[in-house]
Amino acid sequence: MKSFRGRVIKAVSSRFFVDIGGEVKVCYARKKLKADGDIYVGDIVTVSKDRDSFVIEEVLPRRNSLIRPYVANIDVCFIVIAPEPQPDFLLVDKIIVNCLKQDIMPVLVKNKNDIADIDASEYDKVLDVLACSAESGEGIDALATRAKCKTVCFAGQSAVGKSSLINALLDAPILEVGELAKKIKRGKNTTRRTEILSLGEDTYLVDTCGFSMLEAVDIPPEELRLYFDDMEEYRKNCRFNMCTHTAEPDCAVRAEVGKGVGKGRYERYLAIFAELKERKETKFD
Ligand SMILES: Nc1nc2c(ncn2[C@@H]2O[C@H](COP(=O)(O)OP(=O)(O)OP(=O)(O)O)[C@@H](O)[C@H]2O)c(=O)[nH]1
Ligand SMILES: [Mg+2]
Ligand SMILES: [Zn+2]
Repeated sequence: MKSFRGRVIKAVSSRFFVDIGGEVKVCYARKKLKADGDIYVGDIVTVSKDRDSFVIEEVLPRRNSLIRPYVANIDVCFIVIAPEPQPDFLLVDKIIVNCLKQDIMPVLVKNKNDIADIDASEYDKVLDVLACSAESGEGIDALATRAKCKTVCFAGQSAVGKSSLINALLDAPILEVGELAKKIKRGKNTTRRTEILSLGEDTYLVDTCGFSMLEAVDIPPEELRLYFDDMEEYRKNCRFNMCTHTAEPDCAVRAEVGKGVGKGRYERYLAIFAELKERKETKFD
C-alpha cells in the first residue's frame, strides 16, 4: 500500500478532493474520521492508495482553524466589505477577534471601490486596510502581493464580492458569482461550499460562504479587550489593571471614545462583551 501527503481542497458530502503534489485525487475517509468536522478544507492529510481507491488515513495537526465554515491552516484572512450590501462592522469586528486569537493575520478589504469609497478610518490603527475593485481591477495587484506564498481565507457577508475577487486574482472566471439583487430577494449565498484554489508558488485562496463567527469566539468576556489593539494602548491609564472598559470608574479607554478610540468600534466592543457575558452565564446556569 502506497502512502502520500496532500492538502484537502474541497469536500463534497463524503468525498474529499485532495491535492497530492499538484494532482487532485478524490478520496474517501477512514471510518474513524467520518464524524462531521473531522476533516477540514485546508487540512494536511496522509492518503493511502489501495488498488484504485484513495483513502484519507490521518489528519496532521492544524496550525489553526475556523468554524462555520470549517477551514484549517490559514495565514491571512481578507475580511471583505463593500458599499453594497451595507457593511456589517459587528461581523468585521468578530472576525478580527477570531483571527487574532487563532494567529491569523486579518486584512480589511474594501471591495467595489468603483461604486463608493467606504470610510473605514476607525480601523487604521487596528489592521491593514486595502481598497480595491474586482470590477475595474483597481488594487488587485496589492491583494496578490499580500497573498503571496500564503493561504488566504476570504470572509465576509454574502455578495460583497469574495468569489469575484478570487476570480480577479486567478485572472479567470472559475468561481460562480451571484447577482446582488437576486441574492437579496432569495437570501441565498452563491458560494455554498468552502474551496481552496491554488495560485501557484505556494499561494492558496480559500473561498467561503461567509462566516457566522461568534460561535467561534470562545473567550472569557474579560479577555475580549486584549483583542482590541486600538484600546489596548490606553489601558495603562485606567484606574484598574483588570479594567474591562465597560463600567469601571476612571476608565481611560472610555475617555478616549470618539478621539483615540472610534465610537463605532467601542460600541461594538460593548455589544460583543455583552454577548460573551450572556453566553457564559447561560453556560453555567
Ligand atoms: N460594482 C462592482 N460589483 C462587484 C464587484 N465585485 C463583485 N461585484 C458584484 O457583486 C455581486 C456579488 O459578487 P460575488 O462574488 O458572488 O459575492 P460573494 O461575496 O462571493 O457572495 P457569496 O458567495 O454569496 O458569499 C456580483 O453581482 C458581482 O458582479 C466590484 O468590485 N464592483
Ligand atoms: Mg461567493
Ligand atoms: Zn478601562
